[in-house]
Amino acid sequence: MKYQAKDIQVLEGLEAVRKRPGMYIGSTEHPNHLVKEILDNSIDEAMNGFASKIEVILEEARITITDDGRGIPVDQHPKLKKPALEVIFTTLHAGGKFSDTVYSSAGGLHGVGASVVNALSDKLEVTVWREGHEYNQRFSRGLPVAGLKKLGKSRKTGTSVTFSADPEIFDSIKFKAPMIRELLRQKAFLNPGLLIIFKSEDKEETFRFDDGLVAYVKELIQEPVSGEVFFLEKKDRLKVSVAFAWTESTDENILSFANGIPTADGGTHVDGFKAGLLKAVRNYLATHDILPKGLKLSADDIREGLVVVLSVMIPGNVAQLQFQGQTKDRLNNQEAFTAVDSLLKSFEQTLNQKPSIAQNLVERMVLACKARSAARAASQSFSRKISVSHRLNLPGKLADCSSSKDTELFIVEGDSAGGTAKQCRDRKTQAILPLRGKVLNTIATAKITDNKELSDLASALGCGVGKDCNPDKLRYDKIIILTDADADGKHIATLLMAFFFRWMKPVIEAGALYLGRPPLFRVKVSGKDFWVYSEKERDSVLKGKSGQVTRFKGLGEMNPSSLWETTLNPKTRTLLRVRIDDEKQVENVFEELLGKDTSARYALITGLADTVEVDL
Ligand code: 0RA
Repeated sequence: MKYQAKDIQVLEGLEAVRKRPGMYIGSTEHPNHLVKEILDNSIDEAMNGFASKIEVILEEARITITDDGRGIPVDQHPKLKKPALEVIFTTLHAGGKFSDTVYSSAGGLHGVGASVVNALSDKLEVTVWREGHEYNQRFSRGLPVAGLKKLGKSRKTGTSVTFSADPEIFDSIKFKAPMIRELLRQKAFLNPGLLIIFKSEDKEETFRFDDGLVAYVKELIQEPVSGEVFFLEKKDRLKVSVAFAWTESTDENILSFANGIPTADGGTHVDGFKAGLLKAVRNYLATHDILPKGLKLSADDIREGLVVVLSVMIPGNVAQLQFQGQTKDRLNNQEAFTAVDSLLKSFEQTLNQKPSIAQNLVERMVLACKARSAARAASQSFSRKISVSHRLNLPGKLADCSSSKDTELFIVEGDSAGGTAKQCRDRKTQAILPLRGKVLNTIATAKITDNKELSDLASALGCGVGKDCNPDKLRYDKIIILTDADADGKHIATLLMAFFFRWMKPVIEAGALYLGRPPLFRVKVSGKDFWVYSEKERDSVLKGKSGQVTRFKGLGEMNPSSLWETTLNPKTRTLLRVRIDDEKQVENVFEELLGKDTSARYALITGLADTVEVDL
């Protein structure tokens, strides 16, 4: 396909974007979303085989994204009499003709999204290498500062976009490095072989996973059953790739993507996977007649402990993807069901070819089945406990513990850290409830009576709220708030403490509320690793010696075994017990927390943290 400037479709102007930025990029708190838009264009070049390397250089409030793709076209647009590059960056919804042979991701094909980023950037500069030359154009707030310049000769091809967000639009114009790092890592997993370089604060990291989704699954789990990660792939009209493995955990974890866009609520592709897997396993079981007499495996038994990364690519413009559900996080394209379902047929052969692994998997499923019927037969209080967690509309997905003695509930900031915690916890005594920042932000201010999520959180705890709060009824012995060690994390922890102070004060008075303490650094001195929880501790470990210090930006960065060792394992972790020191003072702090002044809020966090005592 030869691409020409006349193919660019012109729809509307950019004032609308500046007037209502939220409609185009969601939140205007920070400019991370802008990175996604530009990055997606480079990823599209890679996904379609035109680029093999993407480099992202992050300075605090400025970012550069460079790819070695074909370069954005620079020829004149016949109607608009402007270079295609300028049209792409100044016209909303400018994009190439939709084709049935290419895949496009969230930002959309051929520079859709580039104009939105430009409109919301204080400064944006594009450099293109194409057709033997280097070209450059600069913009501000959606408008060109100068025309397209043809610079010197160059043999390479590619595109580089540098921009800084407009402080008139965003609360903060700083990019969040850990979020961008995670995004780049995920993109690298989803695009096997693609080299992504991330430079931030004198640190350089490279992400490249030739094994793609298999590497992703291995990253998510500690030890697969039989050490086996399965991989299936097929490319017809749709391209389907899936890697999966069973673990000893009882949780099921399915990560799914459609054209590189995360589909948090699954959808047709995930349903197709489940249906196909079930058929393959049931056929295998029937052919070999290996189940103990009278035992019938349910879908839940078969999938217990299953970890899956599933990616489907649907060709054509991104508009061909159908999303459903309140948050539009569920894929609805019917052809995705059929494509994934039929791919899974071949899994029966895989099992036939690997009889000893198949044997282990079947044993794993039989065990799950037996445990399930044992649980059904167990005491009333136990089954009541199970049903409570399943019936409720919790703000996050509760992974409950199996015991009812010496139990702990970890309220964990974010799905990613929550996922890691679920992998490494002691399932008998430790329950995990991941909460998203968004929910947490409303927690302190919302009225519990008209907020379903909060009242359900209260019911999950089992102790009642307000006047009815009775800590004797708590379903867990300890409630542990686990947030990142940074300012954001402290902020969220403070909001949660305020929530308990307001609605469940007796729980704090009974000494049941704790703060988990993730490490701040890992220090390597003469070959030995130390986890370190404060700057002071770091300095004392290093004293007079040289060592290598790694700072943990967030819980999500830790692998399961480190998280267990440092933060969850009761034998090695440190907890801080939350205690009300001066009732009046806390009351005031709480009042101010609800106020509008964010800087005052942050200042108070340290104040509240002082009302905490160390429990060893
Ligand atoms: C429009 C048309 C073509 C490529 C691109 C845009 C393009 C956009 C971006 C944004 C970042 N990197 C990019 N790389 C390419 C097709 C050009 C052709 O057919 O040669």
